[in-house]
Amino acid sequence: MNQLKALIFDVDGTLADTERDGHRIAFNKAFEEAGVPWVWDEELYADLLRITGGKERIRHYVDTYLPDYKRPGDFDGFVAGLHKRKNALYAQMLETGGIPLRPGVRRLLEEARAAGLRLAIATTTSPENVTALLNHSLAPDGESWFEVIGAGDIVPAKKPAPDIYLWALEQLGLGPSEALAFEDSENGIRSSRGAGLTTIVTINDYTRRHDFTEAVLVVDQLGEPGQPCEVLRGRLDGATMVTISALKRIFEFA
Ligand code: XBP
Ligand code: MG
Repeated sequence: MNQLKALIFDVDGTLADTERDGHRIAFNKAFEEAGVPWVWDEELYADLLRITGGKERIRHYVDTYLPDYKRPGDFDGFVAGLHKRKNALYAQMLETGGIPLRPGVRRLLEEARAAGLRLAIATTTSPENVTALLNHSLAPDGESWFEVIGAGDIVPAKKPAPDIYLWALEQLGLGPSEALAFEDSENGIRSSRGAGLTTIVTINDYTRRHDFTEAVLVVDQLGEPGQPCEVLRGRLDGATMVTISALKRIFEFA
């Protein structure tokens, strides 16, 4: 029987609600500073989230929504500049404690460490954004809780391609039958399942209608004492929180 050795976490939307109240706001500020009249409201952003990666998302926006936009000569450089500034503004928001972790995230990470499970990250966002979130919203040494951090452009193909999860597994020296993935979106689960990983999903407002039929467990959040999670797919056998013992049970039967 396979033994659970590691947990691999997505970041945006899974560890924290960083999209609507973080990246989106920072994108808008960067646009304003650059003098472009682009405003991504919550509804538009839901659509734009189908494209993973901030630079890719800006390019998709221009291609799809602004057919008459006159691109500057160095359009790639312009997009890269906007994205860099967006990330600086996003980091500032994290530094001021602007974005808390989702319910149950800290609890589960602490439990995992106490149980000797290895921790990793597999995300589309940049390594700097991951470090800022972990060190400001988790703990001052939050980054060091994770043995492997797979982020951003480290692989050529972003989610929904499986590359970032395959990269994280390779770094851990594990096969897909030795780890669990945590995701919040359809692009995310396509990536984790593409790498062969059994996947737990915590939905959020942007992703509740996504297709999660490939998930072994779908919950609204991981649960805290006094804040039970709601099971939307799969079984927690009466448990009110996603705990390490519940995960081990799910893993055994997956
Ligand atoms: C989510 C993404 C990212 C963020 C923005 O990644 O698609 O692009 O929206 O981050 P995940 P960047 O859920 O895999 O963490 O601008 O740095 O790409
Ligand atoms: Mg995500």
